Amino acid sequence: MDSSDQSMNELERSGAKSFFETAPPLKNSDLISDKLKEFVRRNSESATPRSIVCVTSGGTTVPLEQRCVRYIDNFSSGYRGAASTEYFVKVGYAVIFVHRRGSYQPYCRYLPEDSFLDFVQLDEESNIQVPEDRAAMVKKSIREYHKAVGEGLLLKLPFTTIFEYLQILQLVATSINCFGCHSMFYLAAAVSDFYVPWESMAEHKIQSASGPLDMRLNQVPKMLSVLRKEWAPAAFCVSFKLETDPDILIQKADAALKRYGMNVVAANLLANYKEEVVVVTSNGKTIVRRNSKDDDLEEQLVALLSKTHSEYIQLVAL
Ligand code: 9Z3
Repeated sequence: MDSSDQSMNELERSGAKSFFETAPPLKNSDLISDKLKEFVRRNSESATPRSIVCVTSGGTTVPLEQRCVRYIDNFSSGYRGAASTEYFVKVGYAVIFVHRRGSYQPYCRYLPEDSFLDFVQLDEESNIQVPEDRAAMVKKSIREYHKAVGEGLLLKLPFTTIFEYLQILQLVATSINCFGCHSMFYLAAAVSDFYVPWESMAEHKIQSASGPLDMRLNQVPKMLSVLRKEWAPAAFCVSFKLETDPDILIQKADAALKRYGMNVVAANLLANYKEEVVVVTSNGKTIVRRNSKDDDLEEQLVALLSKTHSEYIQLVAL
Protein backbone atom coordinates (compact mmCIF):
# COMPACT_ATOMS: atom_id res chain seq x y z
CA MET A 1 0.00 0.00 0.00
CA ASP A 2 1.54 3.37 -0.93
CA SER A 3 1.20 6.57 1.08
CA SER A 4 -1.57 7.97 -1.15
CA ASP A 5 -3.66 4.81 -0.46
CA GLN A 6 -3.02 5.23 3.22
CA SER A 7 -4.05 8.89 3.30
CA MET A 8 -7.15 7.96 1.25
CA ASN A 9 -8.05 5.37 3.89
CA GLU A 10 -7.58 7.94 6.64
CA LEU A 11 -9.77 10.44 4.79
CA GLU A 12 -12.49 7.85 4.26
CA ARG A 13 -12.33 6.70 7.86
CA SER A 14 -12.53 10.21 9.29
CA GLY A 15 -15.27 11.20 6.79
CA ALA A 16 -17.35 8.18 7.84
CA LYS A 17 -16.72 8.87 11.54
CA SER A 18 -17.89 12.47 11.34
CA PHE A 19 -20.91 11.47 9.19
CA PHE A 20 -22.10 9.07 11.90
CA GLU A 21 -21.28 11.42 14.77
CA THR A 22 -23.37 14.22 13.28
CA ALA A 23 -26.23 12.14 11.83
CA PRO A 24 -29.58 12.22 13.66
CA PRO A 25 -29.72 9.06 15.82
CA LEU A 26 -31.48 6.12 14.20
CA LYS A 27 -34.95 5.62 15.68
CA ASN A 28 -35.59 2.04 16.86
CA SER A 29 -31.93 1.12 16.63
CA ASP A 30 -32.32 -1.26 19.62
CA LEU A 31 -35.26 -2.98 17.96
CA ILE A 32 -33.34 -3.31 14.67
CA SER A 33 -30.33 -4.75 16.53
CA ASP A 34 -32.57 -7.26 18.32
CA LYS A 35 -34.18 -8.35 15.05
CA LEU A 36 -30.76 -8.76 13.46
CA LYS A 37 -29.46 -10.74 16.41
CA GLU A 38 -32.42 -13.11 16.26
CA PHE A 39 -32.15 -13.49 12.47
CA VAL A 40 -28.43 -14.26 12.69
CA ARG A 41 -28.99 -16.71 15.56
CA ARG A 42 -31.67 -18.58 13.63
CA ASN A 43 -29.65 -18.84 10.47
CA SER A 44 -26.35 -19.76 12.06
CA GLU A 45 -27.98 -22.59 14.02
CA SER A 46 -29.59 -24.21 10.97
CA ALA A 47 -28.44 -27.78 10.23
CA THR A 48 -27.07 -26.91 6.79
CA PRO A 49 -24.65 -23.95 6.83
CA ARG A 50 -26.52 -21.11 5.19
CA SER A 51 -25.23 -18.12 3.29
CA ILE A 52 -26.69 -14.74 4.09
CA VAL A 53 -27.16 -11.75 1.79
CA CYS A 54 -27.97 -8.14 2.55
CA VAL A 55 -29.97 -6.78 -0.40
CA THR A 56 -30.34 -3.00 -0.45
CA SER A 57 -33.15 -1.58 -2.53
CA GLY A 58 -34.76 1.74 -3.49
CA GLY A 59 -33.40 5.29 -3.36
CA THR A 60 -32.21 7.21 -0.33
CA THR A 61 -33.55 10.72 0.31
CA VAL A 62 -31.59 13.79 1.36
CA PRO A 63 -33.72 15.99 3.62
CA LEU A 64 -33.38 19.75 3.13
CA GLU A 65 -35.03 20.64 6.44
CA GLN A 66 -34.81 18.92 9.84
CA ARG A 67 -38.60 19.05 10.07
CA CYS A 68 -38.61 17.74 6.57
CA VAL A 69 -41.05 19.10 4.01
CA ARG A 70 -38.69 18.91 1.05
CA TYR A 71 -36.03 16.40 0.07
CA ILE A 72 -33.83 15.32 -2.84
CA ASP A 73 -34.50 11.79 -4.05
CA ASN A 74 -32.55 9.16 -5.97
CA PHE A 75 -33.87 7.15 -8.90
CA SER A 76 -34.92 3.61 -7.93
CA SER A 77 -38.30 1.91 -7.72
CA GLY A 78 -36.89 -0.99 -5.69
CA TYR A 79 -38.05 -3.56 -8.27
CA ARG A 80 -34.56 -5.01 -8.77
CA GLY A 81 -33.98 -5.46 -5.05
CA ALA A 82 -37.43 -7.00 -4.46
CA ALA A 83 -37.10 -9.43 -7.39
CA SER A 84 -33.54 -10.35 -6.44
CA THR A 85 -34.63 -11.06 -2.86
CA GLU A 86 -37.11 -13.67 -4.10
CA TYR A 87 -34.45 -15.35 -6.24
CA PHE A 88 -31.86 -15.33 -3.44
CA VAL A 89 -34.35 -17.05 -1.11
CA LYS A 90 -35.09 -19.56 -3.87
CA VAL A 91 -31.42 -20.53 -4.23
CA GLY A 92 -31.06 -20.96 -0.45
CA TYR A 93 -29.89 -17.65 1.00
CA ALA A 94 -31.24 -15.95 4.10
CA VAL A 95 -31.99 -12.37 3.00
CA ILE A 96 -31.91 -9.10 4.90
CA PHE A 97 -33.92 -6.78 2.67
CA VAL A 98 -32.94 -3.17 3.47
CA HIS A 99 -35.47 -1.17 1.49
CA ARG A 100 -36.87 2.30 0.98
CA ARG A 101 -40.26 2.68 2.68
CA GLY A 102 -43.04 2.43 0.10
CA SER A 103 -40.87 0.83 -2.62
CA TYR A 104 -41.46 -2.55 -4.32
CA GLN A 105 -41.64 -5.53 -1.95
CA PRO A 106 -40.72 -9.18 -2.56
CA TYR A 107 -43.61 -11.56 -3.36
CA CYS A 108 -46.00 -8.74 -4.29
CA ARG A 109 -44.21 -6.97 -7.11
CA TYR A 110 -47.51 -6.33 -8.90
CA LEU A 111 -48.17 -3.81 -6.10
CA PRO A 112 -48.09 -0.79 -5.78
CA GLU A 113 -48.67 -0.31 -9.52
CA ASP A 114 -51.94 -2.25 -9.31
CA SER A 115 -54.07 -1.60 -6.26
CA PHE A 116 -54.56 -4.57 -3.92
CA LEU A 117 -58.27 -3.90 -4.46
CA ASP A 118 -57.83 -5.33 -7.97
CA PHE A 119 -56.95 -8.67 -6.38
CA VAL A 120 -60.01 -9.05 -4.15
CA GLN A 121 -63.78 -8.83 -4.43
CA LEU A 122 -66.77 -9.41 -2.17
CA ASP A 123 -69.30 -12.19 -2.71
CA GLU A 124 -73.01 -11.90 -1.86
CA GLU A 125 -72.31 -12.62 1.84
CA SER A 126 -69.58 -9.96 1.91
CA ASN A 127 -66.81 -12.58 2.13
CA ILE A 128 -63.51 -11.67 0.52
CA GLN A 129 -62.83 -13.60 -2.69
CA VAL A 130 -59.96 -13.55 -5.17
CA PRO A 131 -61.07 -13.33 -8.82
CA GLU A 132 -60.39 -16.65 -10.58
CA ASP A 133 -57.89 -15.29 -13.07
CA ARG A 134 -55.75 -13.91 -10.22
CA ALA A 135 -56.13 -16.76 -7.73
CA ALA A 136 -53.12 -18.83 -8.79
CA MET A 137 -50.76 -15.86 -8.61
CA VAL A 138 -52.09 -14.63 -5.25
CA LYS A 139 -51.90 -18.13 -3.72
CA LYS A 140 -48.32 -18.53 -4.94
CA SER A 141 -47.32 -15.16 -3.45
CA ILE A 142 -48.96 -15.90 -0.08
CA ARG A 143 -47.38 -19.34 0.07
CA GLU A 144 -43.86 -18.19 -0.86
CA TYR A 145 -43.90 -15.08 1.35
CA HIS A 146 -45.10 -16.92 4.47
CA LYS A 147 -42.68 -19.77 3.82
CA ALA A 148 -39.73 -17.35 3.58
CA VAL A 149 -40.73 -15.47 6.74
CA GLY A 150 -41.77 -18.64 8.63
CA GLU A 151 -38.47 -20.37 7.88
CA GLY A 152 -36.58 -17.29 9.05
CA LEU A 153 -35.18 -16.56 5.59
CA LEU A 154 -36.43 -13.00 5.18
CA LEU A 155 -35.93 -9.96 7.38
CA LYS A 156 -37.20 -6.60 6.11
CA LEU A 157 -35.68 -3.34 7.38
CA PRO A 158 -37.02 -0.04 5.99
CA PHE A 159 -35.22 3.29 5.53
CA THR A 160 -36.05 6.66 4.03
CA THR A 161 -33.10 9.03 4.41
CA ILE A 162 -29.40 8.65 3.65
CA PHE A 163 -28.79 8.91 7.42
CA GLU A 164 -31.05 5.94 8.18
CA TYR A 165 -29.72 3.90 5.25
CA LEU A 166 -26.06 4.15 6.23
CA GLN A 167 -26.71 3.55 9.92
CA ILE A 168 -28.78 0.45 9.10
CA LEU A 169 -26.13 -0.79 6.66
CA GLN A 170 -23.51 -0.47 9.38
CA LEU A 171 -25.70 -2.38 11.87
CA VAL A 172 -26.36 -5.14 9.34
CA ALA A 173 -22.71 -5.40 8.32
CA THR A 174 -21.42 -5.70 11.85
CA SER A 175 -24.20 -8.14 12.79
CA ILE A 176 -23.49 -10.57 9.93
CA ASN A 177 -19.71 -10.28 10.10
CA CYS A 178 -19.70 -13.67 11.87
CA PHE A 179 -20.77 -15.31 8.57
CA GLY A 180 -17.41 -14.23 7.10
CA CYS A 181 -17.07 -15.28 3.46
CA HIS A 182 -20.58 -16.83 3.61
CA SER A 183 -22.06 -13.32 3.69
CA MET A 184 -22.85 -11.23 0.63
CA PHE A 185 -23.76 -7.59 0.10
CA TYR A 186 -25.90 -6.90 -2.98
CA LEU A 187 -26.05 -3.12 -3.02
CA ALA A 188 -28.80 -2.28 -5.53
CA ALA A 189 -30.08 0.78 -3.62
CA ALA A 190 -29.47 4.12 -5.32
CA VAL A 191 -27.51 6.02 -2.71
CA SER A 192 -27.17 9.80 -2.59
CA ASP A 193 -23.71 11.15 -3.38
CA PHE A 194 -24.43 14.56 -1.80
CA TYR A 195 -26.22 15.60 1.37
CA VAL A 196 -26.85 18.43 3.81
CA PRO A 197 -25.17 17.74 7.17
CA TRP A 198 -27.73 17.66 9.97
CA GLU A 199 -26.15 20.49 11.97
CA SER A 200 -26.12 22.89 9.01
CA MET A 201 -29.67 22.01 7.92
CA ALA A 202 -32.52 24.50 8.40
CA GLU A 203 -34.78 23.38 11.23
CA HIS A 204 -38.04 24.72 9.79
CA LYS A 205 -39.49 24.79 6.30
CA ILE A 206 -37.34 26.95 4.03
CA GLN A 207 -39.33 30.06 3.09
CA SER A 208 -39.76 31.04 -0.56
CA ALA A 209 -40.16 34.71 0.45
CA SER A 210 -36.39 34.76 1.10
CA GLY A 211 -35.73 34.55 -2.68
CA PRO A 212 -33.91 31.89 -4.74
CA LEU A 213 -32.57 28.92 -2.83
CA ASP A 214 -28.82 28.77 -2.72
CA MET A 215 -27.41 25.70 -1.01
CA ARG A 216 -24.19 23.77 -0.83
CA LEU A 217 -24.25 19.99 -0.54
CA ASN A 218 -21.45 18.01 1.07
CA GLN A 219 -20.16 14.78 -0.39
CA VAL A 220 -21.40 11.61 1.29
CA PRO A 221 -18.30 9.71 2.50
CA LYS A 222 -17.44 6.68 0.36
CA MET A 223 -18.95 4.01 2.60
CA LEU A 224 -18.19 1.15 0.19
CA SER A 225 -14.56 1.41 1.28
CA VAL A 226 -15.53 1.42 4.94
CA LEU A 227 -17.86 -1.55 4.41
CA ARG A 228 -15.13 -3.52 2.69
CA LYS A 229 -12.24 -2.57 4.96
CA GLU A 230 -13.85 -2.26 8.38
CA TRP A 231 -17.40 -3.54 8.72
CA ALA A 232 -17.30 -6.72 6.67
CA PRO A 233 -13.78 -7.48 5.44
CA ALA A 234 -14.48 -11.13 4.50
CA ALA A 235 -17.87 -10.60 2.81
CA PHE A 236 -18.52 -11.06 -0.91
CA CYS A 237 -19.45 -7.55 -2.08
CA VAL A 238 -21.53 -6.69 -5.14
CA SER A 239 -22.18 -3.03 -5.86
CA PHE A 240 -24.15 -1.51 -8.72
CA LYS A 241 -22.99 1.27 -10.96
CA LEU A 242 -25.65 3.31 -12.72
CA GLU A 243 -24.75 5.72 -15.52
CA THR A 244 -26.54 7.49 -18.34
CA ASP A 245 -23.52 7.81 -20.66
CA PRO A 246 -22.60 4.44 -22.27
CA ASP A 247 -19.07 5.70 -23.01
CA ILE A 248 -18.08 5.87 -19.34
CA LEU A 249 -20.05 2.98 -17.79
CA ILE A 250 -17.46 0.19 -17.93
CA GLN A 251 -14.57 2.46 -17.08
CA LYS A 252 -16.47 3.67 -13.97
CA ALA A 253 -17.35 0.09 -13.00
CA ASP A 254 -13.71 -1.00 -13.34
CA ALA A 255 -12.64 1.94 -11.19
CA ALA A 256 -15.22 1.06 -8.48
CA LEU A 257 -14.07 -2.57 -8.50
CA LYS A 258 -10.50 -1.52 -7.76
CA ARG A 259 -11.06 1.53 -5.59
CA TYR A 260 -13.54 -0.09 -3.21
CA GLY A 261 -12.25 -3.66 -3.39
CA MET A 262 -15.59 -5.01 -4.61
CA ASN A 263 -15.81 -8.63 -5.78
CA VAL A 264 -18.35 -7.68 -8.45
CA VAL A 265 -19.64 -4.44 -9.91
CA ALA A 266 -22.93 -4.81 -11.79
CA ALA A 267 -22.91 -2.02 -14.36
CA ASN A 268 -26.13 -0.75 -15.90
CA LEU A 269 -27.42 2.13 -17.98
CA LEU A 270 -30.55 4.05 -17.12
CA ALA A 271 -31.80 3.56 -20.71
CA ASN A 272 -31.86 -0.27 -20.58
CA TYR A 273 -31.16 -1.42 -17.01
CA LYS A 274 -34.13 -3.80 -17.08
CA GLU A 275 -32.78 -5.53 -20.19
CA GLU A 276 -29.03 -5.65 -19.60
CA VAL A 277 -26.45 -5.64 -16.81
CA VAL A 278 -22.71 -6.10 -17.30
CA VAL A 279 -21.18 -8.14 -14.48
CA VAL A 280 -17.64 -6.86 -13.99
CA THR A 281 -15.11 -8.86 -11.94
CA SER A 282 -11.32 -8.96 -11.85
CA ASN A 283 -11.58 -12.02 -14.15
CA GLY A 284 -13.52 -10.26 -16.89
CA LYS A 285 -16.98 -9.15 -17.94
CA THR A 286 -20.20 -11.09 -18.49
CA ILE A 287 -23.29 -9.57 -20.05
CA VAL A 288 -26.57 -10.68 -18.47
CA ARG A 289 -29.56 -10.06 -20.74
CA ARG A 290 -33.24 -10.54 -20.07
CA ASN A 291 -34.60 -13.40 -22.19
CA SER A 292 -38.05 -11.92 -22.75
CA LYS A 293 -40.44 -9.32 -21.38
CA ASP A 294 -42.03 -12.00 -19.15
CA ASP A 295 -38.71 -12.91 -17.52
CA ASP A 296 -36.76 -11.17 -14.79
CA LEU A 297 -33.14 -10.43 -15.57
CA GLU A 298 -32.62 -10.72 -11.79
CA GLU A 299 -33.14 -14.51 -11.94
CA GLN A 300 -30.07 -14.97 -14.16
CA LEU A 301 -28.12 -12.33 -12.28
CA VAL A 302 -28.72 -14.02 -8.91
CA ALA A 303 -27.84 -17.44 -10.38
CA LEU A 304 -24.53 -16.07 -11.70
CA LEU A 305 -23.72 -14.25 -8.46
CA SER A 306 -24.51 -17.18 -6.19
CA LYS A 307 -22.23 -19.35 -8.35
CA THR A 308 -19.44 -16.75 -8.21
CA HIS A 309 -19.99 -16.45 -4.44
CA SER A 310 -19.65 -20.26 -4.01
CA GLU A 311 -16.37 -20.19 -5.94
CA TYR A 312 -15.19 -17.35 -3.68
CA ILE A 313 -16.09 -19.38 -0.56
CA GLN A 314 -14.14 -22.37 -1.89
CA LEU A 315 -11.15 -20.18 -2.66
CA VAL A 316 -11.18 -18.63 0.82
CA ALA A 317 -11.46 -22.11 2.41
CA LEU A 318 -8.26 -23.34 0.66
C1 9Z3 B 1 -28.68 0.35 -9.65
O1 9Z3 B 1 -27.94 0.66 -10.54
C2 9Z3 B 1 -29.96 -0.46 -9.86
O2 9Z3 B 1 -29.75 -1.44 -10.83
C3 9Z3 B 1 -31.19 0.42 -10.26
C4 9Z3 B 1 -32.43 -0.50 -10.20
C5 9Z3 B 1 -31.36 1.57 -9.25
C6 9Z3 B 1 -31.02 0.97 -11.65
P1 9Z3 B 1 -35.03 -0.22 -9.80
O3 9Z3 B 1 -34.84 -0.10 -8.32
O4 9Z3 B 1 -33.60 0.21 -10.47
O5 9Z3 B 1 -35.33 -1.64 -10.25
O6 9Z3 B 1 -36.01 0.79 -10.33
N1 9Z3 B 1 -28.40 0.71 -8.36
C7 9Z3 B 1 -27.23 1.44 -7.91
C8 9Z3 B 1 -27.31 2.90 -8.17
C9 9Z3 B 1 -26.24 3.70 -7.49
O7 9Z3 B 1 -26.57 4.66 -6.86
N2 9Z3 B 1 -24.96 3.33 -7.58
C10 9Z3 B 1 -23.88 4.18 -7.11
C11 9Z3 B 1 -23.24 4.78 -8.33
O8 9Z3 B 1 -23.64 4.44 -9.46
C12 9Z3 B 1 -22.90 3.36 -6.34
S1 9Z3 B 1 -23.52 2.87 -4.79
O9 9Z3 B 1 -22.32 5.60 -8.18
